[in-house]
Amino acid sequence: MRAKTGRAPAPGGPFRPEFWRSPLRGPWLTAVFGIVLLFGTTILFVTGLLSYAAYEPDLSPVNDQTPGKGWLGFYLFSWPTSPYWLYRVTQGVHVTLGVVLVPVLLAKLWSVIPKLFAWPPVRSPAQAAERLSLLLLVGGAGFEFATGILNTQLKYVFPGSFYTLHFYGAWVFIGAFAVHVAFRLGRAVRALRAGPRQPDPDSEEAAGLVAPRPAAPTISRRGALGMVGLGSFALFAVTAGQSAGGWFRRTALLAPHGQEPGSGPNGFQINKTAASVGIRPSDTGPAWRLTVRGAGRQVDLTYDGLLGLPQNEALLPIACVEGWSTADQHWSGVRLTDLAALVGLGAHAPQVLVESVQRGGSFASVVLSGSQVRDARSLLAVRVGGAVLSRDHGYPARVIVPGAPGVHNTKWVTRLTFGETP
Ligand SMILES: Nc1nc2c(c(=O)[nH]1)N[C@H]1C(S)=C(S)[C@@H](COP(=O)(O)O)O[C@H]1N2
Ligand SMILES: [Mo]
Repeated sequence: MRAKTGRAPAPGGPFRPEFWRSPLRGPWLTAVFGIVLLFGTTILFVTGLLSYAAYEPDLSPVNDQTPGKGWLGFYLFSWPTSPYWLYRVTQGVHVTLGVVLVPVLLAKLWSVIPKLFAWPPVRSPAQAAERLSLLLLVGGAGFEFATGILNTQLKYVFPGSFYTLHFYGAWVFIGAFAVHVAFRLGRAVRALRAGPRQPDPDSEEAAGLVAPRPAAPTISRRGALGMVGLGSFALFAVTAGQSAGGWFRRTALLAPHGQEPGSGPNGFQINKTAASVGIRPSDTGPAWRLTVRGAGRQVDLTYDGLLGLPQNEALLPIACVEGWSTADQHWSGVRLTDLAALVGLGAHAPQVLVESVQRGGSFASVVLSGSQVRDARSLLAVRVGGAVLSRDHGYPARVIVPGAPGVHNTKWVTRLTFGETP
């Protein structure tokens, strides 16, 4: 008699185990998706932390979009300039893997839906704590995937900075994820060992996943896995090309910057056009000057003055946080160390504050580290592929640094201040 236990009777519909009919749900299927997500999430987390380090948030408030991060930046290190394709690979993996895991995440959630409706909702304090951690886990995963994918699709709909949201969201998510793995890894490994045969719905392993009254199967469990795998592969095939650049870019059907970036030496992806960030022709016309400051000195150069300095070359890609990158481009321009030498800071050039003519916006300026400045491939570029920079690629002069995120390659540069920024 229910009345004796003092408990309300279970509501109907999805709260009854019999409501869930799919014969596919079971510990083995859930464990397969779970293990894939365990490896995938680990790689996403590590590459995400690397991406954050690449922004060099500790170098200057100019670079930092998360001023309240506190000890969450405990692991930060100086981002290297070699190999020069470093950020291209770490961020390409981060974005491509994030997209590819979407079908696996959805399948995993589908496989455990009956548990969401478990009744009674709270059986013990420990179970209540676990359900709360699942809320953070599922909510965190949804939030990280949604913000990440919206950002790669250039849909900046967030109430605040993408970096801040995605960064704090990642820590919340990974905390809940670690708790979940600690609770469930043993069970998942046992389920994998036991193989795809369904356990008895009443057994402990069935754990509310196996339908007590399954409908007739319309697809095998392996077939369902195959479908999810095919979905992931299809997403991979239409995403990865945007990080490969060159010819492969044509396969990047989901890339927001298009498959055909135009022709000629300046025919590669443009993040923001000059017009879209309010660069006026007069900003970059004959009145344009490059101001180099440092060690209490200042030198102003005209465009011809800049061209008169020794020109050097570097073969470097642009690799954006959004996951796309260009093939290596032939840049030429003046070494940052040669510009530091103009104010007497040659061989041991310190960090530099780079400012563009752009008014406002978080991409208008950046601080580069001393080791980035001192790399011989770090240029204030004036040409690409033998041609003068186009307006949209940063004419009259832009920074190009090996291994750095695209956002550190400031376009339309007008001022370089070497040394600690006040
Ligand atoms: N001044 C300025 N520089 C900028 C940007 C910007 O918006 N303003 N965008 C940055 C970003 S996010 C990237 S990925 C690269 C892209 O360079 P590209 O448009 O020449 O490919 O430029 C960087 N330099
Ligand atoms: Mo970017």
